[in-house]
Amino acid sequence: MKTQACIIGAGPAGLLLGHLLRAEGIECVVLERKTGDYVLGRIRAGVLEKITVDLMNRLGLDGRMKEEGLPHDGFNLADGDRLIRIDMGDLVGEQVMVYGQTELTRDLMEACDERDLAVIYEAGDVALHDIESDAPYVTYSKDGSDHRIDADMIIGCDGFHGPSRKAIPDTVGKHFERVYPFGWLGILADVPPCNHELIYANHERGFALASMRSATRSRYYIDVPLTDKVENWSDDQVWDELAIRLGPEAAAHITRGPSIEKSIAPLRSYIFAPMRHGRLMLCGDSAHIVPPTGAKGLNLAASDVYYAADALIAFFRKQDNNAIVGYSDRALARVWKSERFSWSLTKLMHRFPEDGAFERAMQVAELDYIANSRAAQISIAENYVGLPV
Ligand code: FAS
Ligand code: PHB
Repeated sequence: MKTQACIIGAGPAGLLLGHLLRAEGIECVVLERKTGDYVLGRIRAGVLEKITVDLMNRLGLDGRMKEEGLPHDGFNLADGDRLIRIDMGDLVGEQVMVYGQTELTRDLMEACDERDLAVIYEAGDVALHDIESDAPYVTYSKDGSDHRIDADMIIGCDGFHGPSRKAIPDTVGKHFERVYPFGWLGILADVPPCNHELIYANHERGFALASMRSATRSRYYIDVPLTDKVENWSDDQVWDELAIRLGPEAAAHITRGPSIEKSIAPLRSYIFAPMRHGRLMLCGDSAHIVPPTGAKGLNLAASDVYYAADALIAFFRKQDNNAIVGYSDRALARVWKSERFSWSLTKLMHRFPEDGAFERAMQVAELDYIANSRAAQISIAENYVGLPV
């Protein structure tokens, strides 16, 4: 098979990019190793920045999001009993949209047929070849046969564990990483949220986050040691811990119920540069990972896709190779700033095992500064809603 763009990975990055290219009449094929149901079964992000909402609007695929999504003007930082509200609407005139990654991916997935975006699911053994030439190709296996796709460009949207980043020679790529000494145990339950806005809490027992998917479906997190296992936590134990860490006001409004999903995700900050080598471009988690504290992971994938689509449309429509060459620097400029914000909010809202009284005093001082400084709140607000693309 020959195509213009071969996209590896049918998560949000791969599907968003595929639709944007097809909308411009650019031929593309998406290769996904799992089934569509498996992809939808992964419970991940919940907060969308403007760039992500705007891309769904540009594609005309934001109908359900407009109906079911929850626009939020603010979120809260809890330090003990004190709740510090970051009023994004007032501070920077922007909102975020609370709409699950699962639902966004579903909207993109369900539009593939009508928009002639070819996605090959259960594509095994995907391998990239000749990315430094102007005739790269991808091989994969499916239903017992081996296949080859010749493409002008390959775009790796295959997440942290995919093959694309690893196709770039070690002599070219640089890795930057911090692994955190804790993970987040997340619980999803069909109960009303305890608050109409998100609450991030830094309690002496640890971090907690109260989030949601709708007025009837809640998403909560607590941080746990890396050695912990989800089977060590009954639903009741999670609800008890959340009630303590979120503080008495929130606890009084927590509705308990059976978990429909419960899992532990490790936390890391990771960047791979460059995000392009030869005819291979990387988007999303294939190139970078952020701790979910800043709600940036999915949204960085969206801004990467925005830049990548720009470059690919210029390349295929105007034979302009400069945009392809400039992609990595343009994407990384926003990635680094979002990595900084995610790292900074993680440092502020979590208790690190190696921290002592001084580090805790710095957290208290920083939260007190934020509580009393509009300038500090504006800085947090403009990062949380998403820096300009
Ligand atoms: P994805 O990982 O979503 O998609 C990559 C796709 O490539 C997958 O479908 C995978 O099956 C496929 N793939 C992998 N290897 C392949 C191969 N060899 N061949 C073909 N296909 C292959 N972000 C937030 O903003 N908030 C959160 O709360 C949050 N929670 C998270 C929890 C967890 C457990 C994880 C892992 C991530 C979380 N994230 C969160 C980040 C997450 O939302 C990602 O940023 C987002 O999924 C990025 O999208 P993609 O880059 O498309 O990568
Ligand atoms: C979520 O709802 O899953 C969520 C929200 C905000 C975050 C992380 C996760 O920072």
